[in-house]
Amino acid sequence: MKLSNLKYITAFLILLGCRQEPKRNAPSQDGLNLKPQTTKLVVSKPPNLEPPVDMVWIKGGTFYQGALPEDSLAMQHEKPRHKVTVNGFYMDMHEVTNDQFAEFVAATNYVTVAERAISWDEMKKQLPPETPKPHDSILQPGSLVFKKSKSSLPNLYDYSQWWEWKIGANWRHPNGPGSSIEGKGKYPVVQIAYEDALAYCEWKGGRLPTEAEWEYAARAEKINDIYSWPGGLEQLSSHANTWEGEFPVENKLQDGYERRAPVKSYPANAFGLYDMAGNVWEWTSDWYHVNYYANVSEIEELKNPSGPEKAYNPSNPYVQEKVIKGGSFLCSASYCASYRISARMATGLDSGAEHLGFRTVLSVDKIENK
Ligand SMILES: [Ca+2]
Ligand SMILES: [Ca+2]
Repeated sequence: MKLSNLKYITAFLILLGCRQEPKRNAPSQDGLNLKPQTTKLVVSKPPNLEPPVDMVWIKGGTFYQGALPEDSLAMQHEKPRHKVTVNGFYMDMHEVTNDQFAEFVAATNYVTVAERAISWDEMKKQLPPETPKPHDSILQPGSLVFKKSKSSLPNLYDYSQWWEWKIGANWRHPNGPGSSIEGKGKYPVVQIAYEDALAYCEWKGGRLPTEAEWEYAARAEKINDIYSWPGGLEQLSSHANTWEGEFPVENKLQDGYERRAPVKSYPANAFGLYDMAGNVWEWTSDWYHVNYYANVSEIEELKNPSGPEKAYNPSNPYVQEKVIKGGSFLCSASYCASYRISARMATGLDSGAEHLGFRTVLSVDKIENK
């Protein structure tokens, strides 16, 4: 298979990371889950309930989800801000680590999506109809690995310039064959597809956060802030693992890490959560719908929203996408700046990558029902 064809597959099948602004269609109610919720808000942790290990209580409350009007870097799909209330819940204080995921795999013999044989019949459903079948030598288990550029890239909209499909890349070998997680037990697990994250949640007894829960937790009552740490952009290097310098050419490493950092390497936010900005992107359970914010903004207050009922992204019509949050070690001021609280991206369900992980949450009723 020619390299250009491989790039084509990569670009269309596994669309992720910092990407261009999605096209925005006229607002539509189609696929939006706008059912009103009337149950009482859960604010405080029930008494006598011990926090699960490595989790913190996020008290319930009301906030404004979405970009601040003065955030010049905000994309259209982060707007407008809208009023949202969420119940209190427990949340992992850090991204799920290699050690934690290894414990799950040892207990269940779970095989991740990136480790499984590729089905062309399934793959072609997510590609434009005219896409030719790649040679079998390419259709092998693997995933996406970041590739630094030797020179400046004039067009940063073509993300296949810094993503490489690597056969053999998976959570045990995050950067492909030859790479290893040995000695990196406290690093966030990556190369995790959506169903891999769900399988871990089911084993653990939790679930993925909704997008609203994730953003509420990241914001930690900083109602009018663009960033989740104090001091704004000047303090970025001491509070988050991101890309410093010209992306994807030069990384100044002011935060100390070229790629992933061990969890809890930077200060927690006011709720006690680590790496809610940067390190690795995190899956949420919401479908990505390009018009979602525009539509729900007409509602006075959303209560425990779980996102639209189905995905919709005209820029990527063949792939079912979920929302990911928080940005990663690849987010730079010179590009997408997705370490902002309101930043959001869409990622296909079966797309693992070396900058994408997750954390779990737990509703109180789930604990009480155990
Ligand atoms: Ca870094
Ligand atoms: Ca993160």
